[in-house]
Amino acid sequence: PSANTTAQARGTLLGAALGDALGARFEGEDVVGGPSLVAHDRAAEPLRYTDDTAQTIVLARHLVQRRDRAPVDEDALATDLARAWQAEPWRGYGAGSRQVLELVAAGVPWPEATRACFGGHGSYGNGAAMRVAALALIATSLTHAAQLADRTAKVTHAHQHGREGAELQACAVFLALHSDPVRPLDRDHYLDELSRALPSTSWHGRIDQIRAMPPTASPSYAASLLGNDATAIRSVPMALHSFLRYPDHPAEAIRYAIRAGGDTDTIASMAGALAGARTGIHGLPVTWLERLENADRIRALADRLAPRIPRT
Ligand code: 8NA
Ligand code: MG
Ligand code: MG
Ligand code: MG
Repeated sequence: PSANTTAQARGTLLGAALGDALGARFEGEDVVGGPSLVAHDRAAEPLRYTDDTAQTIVLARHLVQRRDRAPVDEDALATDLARAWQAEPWRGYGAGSRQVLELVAAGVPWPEATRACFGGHGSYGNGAAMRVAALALIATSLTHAAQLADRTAKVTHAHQHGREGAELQACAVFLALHSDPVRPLDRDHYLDELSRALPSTSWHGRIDQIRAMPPTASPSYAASLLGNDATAIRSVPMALHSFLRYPDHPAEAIRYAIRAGGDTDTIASMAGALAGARTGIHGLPVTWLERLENADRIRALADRLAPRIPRT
């Protein structure tokens, strides 16, 4: 791998982990004030990540372990996720994911377990979208990124919106990764490509809302339009907007996402993956990386996946 692909793989996974770990302390708060964020930003204590990163690691490791075989094995992935939950149930899993993984751990096949969730509708939470970053590293096209995302999403999220949120985030990371870092990101072209990648109309309205957002929109104003909760349709768009606001400054994209409140760890994690994919690890603050829990393990996984980033 070139120095650049290694830097970008690291930026993708560590950007996701940093957003999660920085946002975790504010999860569920309506408004996150600048001063409390600044204090947290500059503190010296370790940055501990949550379920978002725990599951991102599971997916990255799954891809590494499968090497030359088909990259995603749904049954094995469901088991891997269930084991990670069993090993660290205190990471802060969503209620639906917890229920599914508990059933899978007890031997229930995932197609049945996922349908048992939310009165048979399946989850439309953002839990499948928040963990997809590594898929963008090995995807060979936008369509491939969406396919891989759907295959990994459905083992916990049966609802169409939960799955499509994962597709959108994986496609968005893929495009960020393959964007030309020397030129300013073409926001309209980026959103056009995403619209084309997502056949379902329920997401097109969201993408149009991102496009129409005034360049100076405050985080709370953006959240009032795009949402900031733990559902996929009301969080992936906010993460995308945060990235498009600061495509070349992962720390600013992460701070903006956190200041929007609500599902701060998850939205900041998705924004961090997007911006980190574009800038590479050099865009991430060293002071944050030094505080991040298990940063070495995450970096090592990125280094295993970097050679698989296709040349475009
Ligand atoms: P999930 O499946 O529980 O979905 C997240 C939430 O979305 C649910 O708890 C429901 O409120 C809502 N939801 C999803 N599907 C439906 C449905 N069919 N009908 C009605 N409501 C629905 O779990 P997940 O893994 O998708 O969620 C990921 C989130 O959980 C992330 O934010 C992650 O950080 C973690 N988490 C979230 C919170 C929070 O909600 N503030 C707190 C701790 C942890
Ligand atoms: Mg979390
Ligand atoms: Mg589909
Ligand atoms: Mg969350």
